[in-house]
Amino acid sequence: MAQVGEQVLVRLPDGTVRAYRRGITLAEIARDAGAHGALAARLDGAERDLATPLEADATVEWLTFADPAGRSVYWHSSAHLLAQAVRELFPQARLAIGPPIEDGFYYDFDIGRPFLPEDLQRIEDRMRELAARDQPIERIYVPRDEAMRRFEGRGETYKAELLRGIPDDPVSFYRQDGFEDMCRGPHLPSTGRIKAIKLLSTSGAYWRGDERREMLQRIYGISFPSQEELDAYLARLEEARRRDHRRLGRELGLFTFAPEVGQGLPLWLPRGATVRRILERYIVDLEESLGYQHVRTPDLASIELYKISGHWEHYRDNMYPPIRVDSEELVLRPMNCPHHIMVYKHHQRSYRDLPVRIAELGTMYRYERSGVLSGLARVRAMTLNDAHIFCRPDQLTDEFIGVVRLIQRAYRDLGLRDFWYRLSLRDPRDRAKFVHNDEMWDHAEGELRRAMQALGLACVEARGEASFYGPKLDVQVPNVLGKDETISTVQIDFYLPERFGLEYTGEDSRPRRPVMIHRGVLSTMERMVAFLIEQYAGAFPLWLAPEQVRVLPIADRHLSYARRVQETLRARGVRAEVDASSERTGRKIREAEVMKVPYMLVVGDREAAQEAVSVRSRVRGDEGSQPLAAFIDRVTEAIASRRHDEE
Ligand code: TSB
Ligand code: ZN
Repeated sequence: MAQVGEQVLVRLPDGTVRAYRRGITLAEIARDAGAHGALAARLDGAERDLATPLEADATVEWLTFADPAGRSVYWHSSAHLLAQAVRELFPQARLAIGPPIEDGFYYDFDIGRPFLPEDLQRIEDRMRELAARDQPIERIYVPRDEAMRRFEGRGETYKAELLRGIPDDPVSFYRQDGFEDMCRGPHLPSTGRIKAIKLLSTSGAYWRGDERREMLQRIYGISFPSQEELDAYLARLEEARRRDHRRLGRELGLFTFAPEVGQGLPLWLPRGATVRRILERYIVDLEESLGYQHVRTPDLASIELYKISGHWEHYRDNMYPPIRVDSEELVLRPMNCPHHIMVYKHHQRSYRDLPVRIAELGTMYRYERSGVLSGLARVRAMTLNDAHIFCRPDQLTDEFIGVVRLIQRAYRDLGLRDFWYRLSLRDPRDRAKFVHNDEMWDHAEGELRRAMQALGLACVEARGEASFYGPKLDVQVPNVLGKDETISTVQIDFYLPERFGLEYTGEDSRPRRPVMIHRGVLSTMERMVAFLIEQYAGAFPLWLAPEQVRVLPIADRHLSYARRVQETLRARGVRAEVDASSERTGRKIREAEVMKVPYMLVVGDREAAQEAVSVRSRVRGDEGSQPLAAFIDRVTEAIASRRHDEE
């Protein structure tokens, strides 16, 4: 764009180009362009305050609360407001850092004691007062040694340390209402933009995340442009708490963790192990009916195996260090593929044998940073419903489609309806993460797109999300917080067959190279169970419920009949328990409800005499007395059909 005299030409987000006088601010342009929601802007790609004057032609994009970058600015300014309020109420507090996070913001303070709930309330009130004063937020520049003098003079040791770590001179600060904080911004134009504020929690946090350094006090908060948005967010948060699989896992006795065992290493309790076993049986049976061959291979392997596969080069950050025994170096496997490849290589394969589908409930170990561990959803020891399909190039599309159909079938049976497809491609610039061979990637990505077209499924492309060895289709499922997680994955791989020199004998008796598909349908048992707990808020569908029926004898004299009912149910494959406690019936019913047992059978004199049961369903309530045999027929039929409407 050419410059015309004292004018600058500005390309706006709608593609139009307007001329303005040189020196006009972004705020004025926003007003002129009717961009009322603008909180900050991107000027030729760089984020800037709205107060920034324009000295040259530029392309402008607005950052609003609707986009993640805009929200970051909003929450960053909210963090400053929090620091200002704390500084006013606790003048002795020393400030550390206060960034925006994915949902809201936090700020770390050194005040020598934890914040109390009443402190939080006062701070929040003060933030609201400060926001109501609607003070401008201005960027100022301070010479470096002047800034250092100020920090040291006020005992702001953390800020001084931060400053020592950056080369800037002068240093950028943001000032509002007399409060200043060293910061590169950008920020909102004024504090009044922050309309609805909630401080959510406090916790201890080590300075710089280093446990040898000072323990600081962190305050988490969230803010929105309107009270309605804040209320909706808090309601969502409450619902997420209600469904949180970590809390339900504890209350329903499904799984636990112990510091003596280690972080991210789950202990499946009997009820959780039951849910897992039902899922495992379900998927193994289904896979066998579709021509998968299940194998068992060890959780360890020689590091040489992972050097051949490329994991050691590209995936080492997620692997545990080698264990030396005798003359071998062993690693805990982070993936099962190399073992399955060795199974493929066990004997010569011919074109007629393909596709070979090798499956395993394969246990694997990944080093995940402690900060990202989350209940069962992200762990360090996990069992994947894994398979590797070895096929001829001409079979690739059909095999891929077969896997997607299997995923769809499993989701139907599990009642998962809310999911979307993500095409995870490589980022060609990231040479460390992805093996380099442009031709191979283009080919694999092309095959993947073709298969998706053949299926007629819509998908979203994501650069940089591929595996190091190839592109993949990921099935993304939103969790209770609305963030999505990968459950199923189907990956096309031309790389590992090459690395391992895989072959089959072609029709012409010449050696040919197979293609590999890596696929997980139910994901890891850990992640799937975490997900199902949240999806059903702990009330598993009948076929998955760890305890399907609980028999409640009214008095001790009905115990022997209750036991007989239990045995009859168990003999028919129904998971039944008896509440043999001396509690009153009402109490027993409530306890069964808390444990979300689908059916309660109350038995007293009449039931014992008539070989009957009084049925209470988890959702429909009292259903009256029925012959035991009729109830068993009904419940076994509902279990076998995996119906979700059995209730
Ligand atoms: C599908 N080699 C392939 C396999 O053949 C593989 O391992 N792919 S993966 O790396 O994408 O992992 C498969 C699935 O495991 C992921 O899609 C995800 O659902 C699940 N998963 C990955 N990491 C974790 C973790 N830390 N905790 C729980 N589940 C995980
Ligand atoms: Zn694999």
